[in-house]
Amino acid sequence: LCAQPISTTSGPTVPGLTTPGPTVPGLIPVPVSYTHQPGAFRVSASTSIEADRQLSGETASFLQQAIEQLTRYRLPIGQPAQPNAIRLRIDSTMITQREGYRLVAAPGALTITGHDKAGVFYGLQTLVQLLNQAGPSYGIASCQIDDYPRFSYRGMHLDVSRHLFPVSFIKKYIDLLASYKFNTFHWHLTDDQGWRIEIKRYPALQQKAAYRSETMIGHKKELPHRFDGKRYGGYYSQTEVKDIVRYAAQRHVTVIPEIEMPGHALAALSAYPQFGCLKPDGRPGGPYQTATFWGVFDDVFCAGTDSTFTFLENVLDEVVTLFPSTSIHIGGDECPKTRWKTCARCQARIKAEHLKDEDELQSYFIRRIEQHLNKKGRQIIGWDEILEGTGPSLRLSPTATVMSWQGTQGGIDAMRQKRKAIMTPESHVYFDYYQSLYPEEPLTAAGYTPLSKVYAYEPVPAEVTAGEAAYLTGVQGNAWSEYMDSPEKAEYMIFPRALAVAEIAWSQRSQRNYTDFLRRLRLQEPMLSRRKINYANRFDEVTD
Ligand code: TNX
Repeated sequence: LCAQPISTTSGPTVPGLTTPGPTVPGLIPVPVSYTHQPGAFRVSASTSIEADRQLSGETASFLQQAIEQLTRYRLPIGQPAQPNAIRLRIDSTMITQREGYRLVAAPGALTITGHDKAGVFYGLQTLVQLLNQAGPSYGIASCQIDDYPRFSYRGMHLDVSRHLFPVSFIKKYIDLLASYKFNTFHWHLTDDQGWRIEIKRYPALQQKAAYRSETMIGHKKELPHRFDGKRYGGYYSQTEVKDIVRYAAQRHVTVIPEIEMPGHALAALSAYPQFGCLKPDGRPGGPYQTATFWGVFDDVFCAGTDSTFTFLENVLDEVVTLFPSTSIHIGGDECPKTRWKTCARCQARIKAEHLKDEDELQSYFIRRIEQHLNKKGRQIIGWDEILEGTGPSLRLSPTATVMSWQGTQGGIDAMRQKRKAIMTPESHVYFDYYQSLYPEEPLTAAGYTPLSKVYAYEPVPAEVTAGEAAYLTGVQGNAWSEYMDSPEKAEYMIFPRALAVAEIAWSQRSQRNYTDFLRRLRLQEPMLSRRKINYANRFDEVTD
């Protein structure tokens, strides 16, 4: 089958594009290599799915359902040696890369061999993309595809605090992430504007922190229709959370929850004001109200009282029972030190712990929470501010992962400290920013990040050595929802830009080619439409 490649995507360019003949199909992310032969495999009513025992359950039925949705054929699973079969195999000797797979299509048989279950699953996703582009006879040109990811962490984020999204949308989002070979969903569950996860020990988080009153005067950029005087909010019950985590796991997506601290804590403080700082005159802080506009707020968790830590540790104890992820995201971003400077308890903590200043107090805060999670067998991920105030003693443990959002310096510093880093710079992968200059673009936060700019992002900074770059685990796109007040708006902002991130995260650097990406993106449109994604479809003509 490998004999005469007609086109291949390996090498610095995409030769299939510059030479006549068949080109690489419209796959996103582009695979490591694609070779084409004469002939075709056809899915018909008489096709069967044959699977290794360990794949005959969820993996095979996932494929069965995907094919049925598209073709209406319900293919039988498990009959051996049928004449026209899709075969699913695991062979970690033949396929050496984790999450890697080989797909071989030929008349009469289509075989997907994975290094592991995830590899087979990604082979299936490739097959589903091919079938979506195949036309009514469901023919797939004979070919061999060899494929594996560049990065082990391929993430997309969603902020459900600023606006809440229904469980059905979260699942649709996870489905889409899996389709494009993302393996992590970073779920931003708490912030100033709402606490969105049920914590049984603290019922006021559900009763109070999950809602905001819209009667306050808001920021002038706030979405006006939210000011209707009605309570806005809600939360995910633990049953719903477990259901989502299970749903994601079936699609090889790890859900990483984010519980924000010490900043972005107004919603929690509205329910439990005792965990805020003391006023300069020593009286309790507050009153606090769940935020009704966007920004960074001075009221944060008090770092001076042990009761704050007990509260957060109890919260995290429930969180770890719901999320099996190795890492828990504890936020750490944008924590003003205004209150800590005038709070007698915080100042006493600085003295008692021999800390230099409030930056070191933040570092103490993060480290204390980190130690608790480490005891539970978990590691932390934090925004790049978790590096602040760490000094030469590096107060964080070596297992902490830094998510670099304020540009890339945090990620570079982390790699140089031999810490894992995930690149998610605001400059390139923030999907709350404008994607075109069309005057009719709906209101967004700010910025201008067209698809071409996202696609051009290279996560390995030029200034790091190969040894340092080994600490870069991957890349993530972020969807802050201040200006995404519905699933439709979120889809519009996130797609197709997330597909550019998918390709950055999965495909080899040498294979990235924006013109070819746009060609393949056009071929993805029928699938996006079939799945009713409200994606922005003027991506290739960004003008002023
Ligand atoms: C900064 S990125 C934030 C978020 C906002 C976002 C808006 C980060 C760690 N913090 O709280 O939603 O900017 O772009």
